[in-house]
Amino acid sequence: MGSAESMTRQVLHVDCDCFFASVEMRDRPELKNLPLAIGGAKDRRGVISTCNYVARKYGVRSAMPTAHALQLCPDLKLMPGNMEKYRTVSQEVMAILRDYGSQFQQVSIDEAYLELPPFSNGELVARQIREQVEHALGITVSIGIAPNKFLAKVSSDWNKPNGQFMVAPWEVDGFVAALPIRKIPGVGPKSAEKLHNMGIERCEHLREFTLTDLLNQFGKFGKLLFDRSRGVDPRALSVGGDRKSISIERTYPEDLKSEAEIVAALEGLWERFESRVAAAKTQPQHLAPYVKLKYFDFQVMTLANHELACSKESYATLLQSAFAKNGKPVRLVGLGGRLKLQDIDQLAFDFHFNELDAP
Ligand code: TTP
Ligand code: MG
Repeated sequence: MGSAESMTRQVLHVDCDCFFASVEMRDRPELKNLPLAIGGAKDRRGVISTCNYVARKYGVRSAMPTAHALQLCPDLKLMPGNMEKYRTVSQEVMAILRDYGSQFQQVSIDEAYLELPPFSNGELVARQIREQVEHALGITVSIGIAPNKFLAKVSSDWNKPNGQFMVAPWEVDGFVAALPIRKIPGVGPKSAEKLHNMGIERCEHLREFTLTDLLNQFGKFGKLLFDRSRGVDPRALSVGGDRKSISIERTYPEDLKSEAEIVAALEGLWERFESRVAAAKTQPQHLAPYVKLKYFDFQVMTLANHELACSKESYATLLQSAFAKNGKPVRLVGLGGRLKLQDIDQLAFDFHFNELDAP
């Protein structure tokens, strides 16, 4: 039994439909009814990044070698892709989604979780989001609505493309029981094979094993299997916080009283910030800049701008605007960068993107 709180959670998982292909079909509607794939050329041993739903009927899939895709579908229209355009559309999608949740977590270029405030009508919110995204951006998304992240993620796939699916709290048990184990995020081909060899096909079979059994067989992963097979996923949305951002700050011996003094302070901070970013093995383009000012009276103000690059010039602009908001003497200045993408899923995506970006 979950606590009252966990029973009333409403989590949305929003995932764009054949994202890169959707953007291209929007910009060239004549492609809509043709089998379309974004990916590297056959003669350069390219792979498919994604394809539209027409191409999927032929069996074309993401990560498939282009040569194989062309065997399955000789008429496949292949496009090289334009990452910059997709990143821009992604930011536009996320800007719309952010406003709908009490919490928001982007997990890859085309998907995000939203936590709704208690007593929201999740199905209605999902419908509104889908309409707004389609109307404003000309692409469609699919949405899962459920009491936790795991179930929301599974559900967003249920009525794809351009659909939504809700698992109500009282439906969780039956829904999960029938779920094939491959649907549990984290269960890849290897663990699936091992589970199948143990006679486990669906979550209901997993439930016959004790936690100790599963821990013995799968180590820590066993706990995840135990939980998910019962529809349990306690993970909160990761919405920034210290681990998801990089920052430095400095308190000055004397309060800074003018814009010029604040901008001069940036000179002293910037190098430290840059080396902190490098030490975190991340790149400025993965960070959205924010600044923090603490005033003589210990009041704190932060200012962020997701549109800006993480450059010294951006911080100067942000510091100037922050200072201009009330002009009080400042005792501390901080620079921060919030990681734009927060899940390990991103590693896999980056791999394919790099391939796509290559000349
Ligand atoms: P996905 O959401 O996995 O796929 P999709 O949006 O194309 O299709 P679906 O309707 O099933 O959600 O990935 C989002 C984008 O990430 C996708 O459009 C292209 C890119 N991508 C790759 O470049 N390589 C890959 O292997 C995958 C899976 C995705
Ligand atoms: Mg998608």
